[in-house]
Amino acid sequence: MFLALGGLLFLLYLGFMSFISRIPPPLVQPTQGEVWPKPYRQVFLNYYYLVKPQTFRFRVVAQKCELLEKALERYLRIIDKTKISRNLFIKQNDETETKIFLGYLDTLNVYLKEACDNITLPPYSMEEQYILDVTTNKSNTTLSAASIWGIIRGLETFSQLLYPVENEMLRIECTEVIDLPRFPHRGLLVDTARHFIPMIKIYKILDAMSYNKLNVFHWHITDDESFPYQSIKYPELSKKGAFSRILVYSQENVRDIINYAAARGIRVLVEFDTPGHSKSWGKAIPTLLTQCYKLGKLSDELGPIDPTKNSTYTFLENFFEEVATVFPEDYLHIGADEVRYDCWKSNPTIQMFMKNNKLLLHTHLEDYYIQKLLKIVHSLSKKPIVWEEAFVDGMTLPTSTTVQIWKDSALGGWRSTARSATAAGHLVLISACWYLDHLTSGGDWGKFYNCEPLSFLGNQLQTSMVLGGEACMWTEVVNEYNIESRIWPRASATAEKLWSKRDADTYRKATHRLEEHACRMIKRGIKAQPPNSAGFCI
Ligand code: CP6
Repeated sequence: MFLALGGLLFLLYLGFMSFISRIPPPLVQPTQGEVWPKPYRQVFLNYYYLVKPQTFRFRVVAQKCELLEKALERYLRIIDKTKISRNLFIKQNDETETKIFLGYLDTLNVYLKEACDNITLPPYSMEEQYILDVTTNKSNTTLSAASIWGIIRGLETFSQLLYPVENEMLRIECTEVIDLPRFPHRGLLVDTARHFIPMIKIYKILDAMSYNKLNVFHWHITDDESFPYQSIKYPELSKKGAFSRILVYSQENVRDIINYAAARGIRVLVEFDTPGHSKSWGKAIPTLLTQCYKLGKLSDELGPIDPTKNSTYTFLENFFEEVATVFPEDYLHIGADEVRYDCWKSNPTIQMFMKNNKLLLHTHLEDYYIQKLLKIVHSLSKKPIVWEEAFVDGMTLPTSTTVQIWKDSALGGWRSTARSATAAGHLVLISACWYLDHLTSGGDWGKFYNCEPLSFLGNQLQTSMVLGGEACMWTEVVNEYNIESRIWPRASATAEKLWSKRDADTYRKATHRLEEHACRMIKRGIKAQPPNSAGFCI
């Protein structure tokens, strides 16, 4: 009896110790030819093919268009990069080989059902499901999808199934994949205002996003520190507000990014953050910002946008009218986070305005601003997204506004905000558990992976209002030299939480797949950091 109890306690102790220290295996063995993020359904068959990258080709059997041609070209190049050209000997373990060799696969049929000639940009409701059938009947090996976006996702999966073996050859297991995303909005925020991120790095980030089936590039393009967007109507904004004349995104650059992203099934969601986080706007247009007072005297400091002036709204109307045409995306992110009230409080003209308009609290003043801005956004036929403060701080937010949740500190954490925002009728985006600038020692992707976006208290209607989420790459401590390794492969953990079904895999099992995925990204030219504490790539 005592012995049994002692034994039980000992087992509990062991379990507890391995939980708190989470001792990793000394070397994480990578998987071979497994897919990240995990598909909705995948069945492996007991057969395999070899593929010679030099002679492999796609056969378009139904609709074709430029988007498709471009995608096929990209994936032929990626497949070619997958082979091992270095002189490394990989031993195929013949004794444990139980699968049957079916010969060489030289063609994948690509069956796109819907015409795509007139499609240039992925819409909010892009259809991403696909079926990939690598059958034992070679000539029936087919990728099929209704839409071009599904084909693009399926090509990514196909390329991941191919893994290198000897003699610059690839191997693929016969398998059936049925796949579709769990959430429609799977984003990555990149802040290009704290540090300027050059075009080539943004292209790299978009490449890697497509390797992870992420579909929204949230471009936090301006902030207090700089204004790198080169406006047509207000060129002085970047002339004075950018770090330098060359550290800007021209109209051509913006178009290139939108098209590059579109070719990979990625929407470009721009954020112009106001009324806070907008000091850089004041370099060109100082009258746009609030003049702060110190000890009752006018200081030379400028604060948030001045919500009391008519000229503010004339400017915003003109500026956002341009933004709405430059960025074709349905959604527009207007920020509204972290508005500091001290400057508003210090300014007597603002105090007077509040009194005259019966605005009792500074949140009411912010509310006044947000209402006017939302009206502008609606008049431009855009759907607004705001950071959670615009909801949490008691503004009268119309339910047509999507709320992005980023704080985990408030009482009850992000889950309580998700619960109340969805109860109030808002669509929401979750970002609170996916801060890429917050580092913890070692392979900390597990923290990202253990965040379940629907783990808040809410009924079915409420959970259906979660559009998805975003991993956030704020760049206060990141520049063009470390951004890639800071994002990848940690954002891959977020990508899988947003694409794959709930509890699609455990942390422990996903470890091996992520090890392979990180190596795969590295081979494709992405400077991913190691996901786990020991490992190697071939
Ligand atoms: N910049 C802007 C930031 C942050 C936000 N907005 C931010 C603040 C604190 C944390 C993470 C991000 N750097 N414009 C808030 C959305 Cl912990």
